[in-house]
Amino acid sequence: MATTAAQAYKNFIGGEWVDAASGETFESTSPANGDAIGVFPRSGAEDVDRAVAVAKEAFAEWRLVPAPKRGEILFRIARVLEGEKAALTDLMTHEMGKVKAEAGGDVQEAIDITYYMAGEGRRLFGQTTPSELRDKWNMSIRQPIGVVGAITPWNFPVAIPSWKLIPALICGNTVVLKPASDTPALAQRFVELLAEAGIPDGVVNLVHGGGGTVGDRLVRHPDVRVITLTGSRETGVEVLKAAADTLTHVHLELGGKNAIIVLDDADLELAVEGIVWSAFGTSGQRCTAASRVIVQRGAYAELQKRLVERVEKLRLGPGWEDDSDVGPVINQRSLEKIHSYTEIGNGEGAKLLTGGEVASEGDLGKGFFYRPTVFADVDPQMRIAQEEIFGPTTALIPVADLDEAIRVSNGIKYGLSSSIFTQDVNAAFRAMRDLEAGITYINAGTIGAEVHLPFGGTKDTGNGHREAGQAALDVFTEWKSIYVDYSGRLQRAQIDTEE
Ligand code: UN1
Repeated sequence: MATTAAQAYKNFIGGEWVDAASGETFESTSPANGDAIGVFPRSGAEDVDRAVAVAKEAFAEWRLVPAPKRGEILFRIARVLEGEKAALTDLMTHEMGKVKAEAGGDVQEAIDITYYMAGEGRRLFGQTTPSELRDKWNMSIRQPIGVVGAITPWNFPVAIPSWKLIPALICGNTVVLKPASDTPALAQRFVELLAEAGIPDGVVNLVHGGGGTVGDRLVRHPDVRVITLTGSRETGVEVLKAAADTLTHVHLELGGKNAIIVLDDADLELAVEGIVWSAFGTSGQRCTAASRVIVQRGAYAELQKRLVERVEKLRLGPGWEDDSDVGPVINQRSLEKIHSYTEIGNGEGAKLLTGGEVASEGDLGKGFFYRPTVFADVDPQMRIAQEEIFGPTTALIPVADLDEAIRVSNGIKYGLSSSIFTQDVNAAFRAMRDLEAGITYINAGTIGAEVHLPFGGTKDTGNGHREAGQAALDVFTEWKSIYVDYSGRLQRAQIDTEE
């Protein structure tokens, strides 16, 4: 197993690997079997303050490095990540638990965004536009904002830090990263590779520790100008409130309760594949996971039968074993929460078709494994159809037609991903228009976002921002409008417009 050397588990501040000021530590263990991954600094406000001070100082220089030059460093990062893909993938199967193919995909997503944003160094387009006055030049340019605080989750332990750091860096910002305390080794490895590829000291800083201490200080620090968070709705609301006093920009990417719609005319085999992948990939621990399947009544019985057959063939096991289809969930608390939703579903009168229990036979008992769970005859208002479970549980909801399907799909507080399986082009276009979500898939499940398109959601999934794609640039830059008057005389806008 490829982990970094034990002594390397430190904070990274101003180009130096350092312990928490308090000297306190916490441990990271594998969710698959409880093996120790390493010991990490349990940092506090003092550590954050040092990292922010260093990042603020580094900003003065980094913002002046020409964006194409920043891009060249990013191209190097992408190549370094490619070289380390196998090792990062292996570490991810151990520390986070996802299966090998998906762990490789997680790293690939980081490589992809890095190449994409590296190229952005030669674009970062602004606009030029005519002036209403003679002999006057108008343009707008993007400018970096300053120190960015990135608070990242454990479910995409390399991809999500990259979605936040890489665009922030190409735009000329400096960063303090607070990674999830369930996956600190992966964050550390990612930052080590950035440093190895030539990111200057102080431009990227890493502070390990808890949300209530490190995260909270980062959000409230007056010198942090942007907070970018992927996490739960509850955390998002807390962060927004905490950032209000300093008017810090906040980019939030929160929960989902995503649905796949299956119409009577759908290719059922394909729909079943899409459901299994979207509901049980990453053990359902994706914001984009399909935790609802809305099925038109003509296809309902057949779909149930085929889905259960397919789900019961899934093999649970540690991510590093080639034949594992579904890995563990992240920790004991999560396992308990997932199981509590099975009890809630049973109590609400939904029909449990398969799963619904902790899997503990053999070595599975050493980890946090939960059997892929499918509920049928779910009412759209039940809690299992409304609340984010973040585990391998999905709910089948029967409906009469497309209108009802869209109503049910939209009848939740979140709006991240959505999907429809149908052969009817008219139905597909109506779904594209009417599903209230940041992402809609046609004849594919709810997961599988690509890095050059905006990623994020409507309603309670966020606060109107998007990451990835060109949209990410809006999070990490501010527009400056520039007016150059070369007439040599006073020209008053809105007044001297007669000529
Ligand atoms: C997330 O779960 O927060 O589309 C990100 C997908 C992945 C990203 C998911 N590319 O599922």
